[in-house]
Amino acid sequence: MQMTFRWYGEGNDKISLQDIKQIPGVTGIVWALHDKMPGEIWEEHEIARVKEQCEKYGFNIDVVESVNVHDDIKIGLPTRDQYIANYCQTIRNLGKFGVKVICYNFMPIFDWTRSDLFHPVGDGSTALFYQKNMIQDDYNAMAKYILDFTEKYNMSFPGWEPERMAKLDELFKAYEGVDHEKLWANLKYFLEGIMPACEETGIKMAIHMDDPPWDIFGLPRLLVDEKSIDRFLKMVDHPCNCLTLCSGSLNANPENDVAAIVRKHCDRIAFAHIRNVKHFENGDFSEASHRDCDGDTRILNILKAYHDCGFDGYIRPDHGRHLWGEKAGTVRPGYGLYDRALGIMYMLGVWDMLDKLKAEGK
Ligand code: CS2
Ligand code: MN
Repeated sequence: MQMTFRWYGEGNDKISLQDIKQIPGVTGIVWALHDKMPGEIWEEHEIARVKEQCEKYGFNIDVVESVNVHDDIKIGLPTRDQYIANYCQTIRNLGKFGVKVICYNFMPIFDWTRSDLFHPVGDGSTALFYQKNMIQDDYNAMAKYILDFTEKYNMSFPGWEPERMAKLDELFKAYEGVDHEKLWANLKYFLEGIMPACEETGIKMAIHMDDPPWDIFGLPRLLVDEKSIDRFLKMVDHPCNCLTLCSGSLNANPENDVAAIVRKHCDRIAFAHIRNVKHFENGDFSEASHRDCDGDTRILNILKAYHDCGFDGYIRPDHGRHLWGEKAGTVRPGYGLYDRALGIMYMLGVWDMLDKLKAEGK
């Protein structure tokens, strides 16, 4: 496996490449052009700039997270063909700079959704938290909470572009009639449209799991469990049609056994997100440290499954807690330096031991 770290870019992330360089084992930066709106073409000179910044520190830019998909594609409007053509052009441009994997998602309107960005964990740290009864029908209240935060701290979140969020009611209207089957069909249409560009460049498209893995605010969500993953891979059965298997997103539903999915589909997992989640009886969940016993996601079983399968794709710690003075205004929610660095050391500790045992024939 190849260890990576998500970085939001020069001037957009308080964490520097120099900081990341000091975390053992990281070989690649997971990046994006965060000022691009969905549907815009990523230009070569913009990609070249990031490559140069990362290579100065010896990092590759093999993984992009995310090239966001325009709503018209998800809704299935006639304008989608132009947006798909733009997406293909972005794939080709990224291919010229050696990019190997694009992580994206196909969630209508919202990316990951939480009710509290800085929830006390109990030890003085905070983490992202999902209170189930707060994410039921009032999407405006939830969006207001997130957008007030991003405005107050002058920070934008991928998938929460203020331009899109300003038209929420309009967007909800546009998605009326887009049920699960329609969304599946639109996803298929999109993938079939971009597979030729993937073949040409060798880039793998790695869909991120829906977070949380159930419908919210009446919007359909597709990538939610083993069955839907099976359907997705079969629907476009192409080696470039792959997964970003996000352990924490899937395991927000405690019934999802992530290790079993790894063993079943390892050859189609291009990118592994490792995140640990702690469940509460009422359906709420909190994010947790990467240590197995701090959450319920069974991180050790998942890492063992990847190791047994000889996984040689990309991996990264997903969200971490906020530690040691990281708080609203000083840190991107879920993307502080310290807990993700600790997560890497935990994962590498497990992995190195598995390597050693294997080399010794144990
Ligand atoms: C990420 C996702 O922060 C996160 O939870 O794992 O937001 C991910 O970047 C997108 O869904 C991929 O498009
Ligand atoms: Mn993830």
